[in-house]
Amino acid sequence: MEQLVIIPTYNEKENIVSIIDAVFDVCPEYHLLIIDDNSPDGTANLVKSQFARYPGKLFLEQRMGKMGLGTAYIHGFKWAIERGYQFIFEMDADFSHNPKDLVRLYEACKNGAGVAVGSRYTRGGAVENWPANRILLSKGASLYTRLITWMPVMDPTAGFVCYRREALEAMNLDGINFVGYAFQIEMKFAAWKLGFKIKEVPITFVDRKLGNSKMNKGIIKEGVLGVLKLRWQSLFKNYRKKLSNTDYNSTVNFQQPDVLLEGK
Ligand SMILES: Nc1nc2c(ncn2[C@@H]2O[C@H](COP(=O)(O)OP(=O)(O)OP(=O)(O)O)[C@@H](O)[C@H]2O)c(=O)[nH]1
Ligand SMILES: [Mg+2]
Repeated sequence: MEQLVIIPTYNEKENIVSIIDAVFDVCPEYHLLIIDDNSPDGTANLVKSQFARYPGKLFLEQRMGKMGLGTAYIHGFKWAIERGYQFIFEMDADFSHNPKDLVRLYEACKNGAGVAVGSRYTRGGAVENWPANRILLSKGASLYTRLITWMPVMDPTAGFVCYRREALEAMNLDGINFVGYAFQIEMKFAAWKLGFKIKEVPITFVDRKLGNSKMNKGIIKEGVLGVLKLRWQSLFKNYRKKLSNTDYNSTVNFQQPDVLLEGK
């Protein structure tokens, strides 16, 4: 019980069974948690239909309604921390992220990164089948984020990520504000501010073939304003989780030298 892959879903009936199979095909020893927001297309029932095939390894959390990708992941991170997983992954259900890359992300974290990012825009990374306007938007968002925050990450909106438990544990997850692309930026920003090493692993991102996109104007607006807000808040906001007396007795170890950046 070391690695947990979290996949949030909203109306992914065309993809869900095959993505579950694909993850366990490549990584039979990993565990997989699906967080479904009461998808009207019955995605959750399809997940349940697979429980018998993957006993003790496939889990489902059902929420009342569509509450956004960011809060789904926060729910999943807390679930993972409570159960003691060491390496926690974010991944989409629509095959934009190739499950074969999970192992490379894991190795990057195992070798010292606090966060491993499946990166489209680092050397060796690529995007397949996206229309030009979508690539422009995504690259523009990356450049904009780097200019405003100075965070040294080429693909800050990436949603294919592996976190070491220590990174998530150190963060005040209730203080993460955003839900869309800005959520992805904020998580990396928080990890960076807390001094964790962020390693970009090149991946090829493929546009979804089945099902519908959940991308919308609200998500873009949140990104544009959100990055400015992040920069402003970083002047006084502390992303570190406050420890209560009981937490000192738990497994939190802020002195892990291999996941801290030198000098931070
Ligand atoms: N639980 C939950 N999952 C969501 C929500 N919004 C999106 N998702 C899931 O999050 C993942 C990423 O969403 P996508 O629609 O693929 O977003 P995208 O990759 O930016 O856009 P496209 O690839 O163009 O569809 C998918 O697995 C979605 O099903 C939500 O509100 N709640
Ligand atoms: Mg997608």
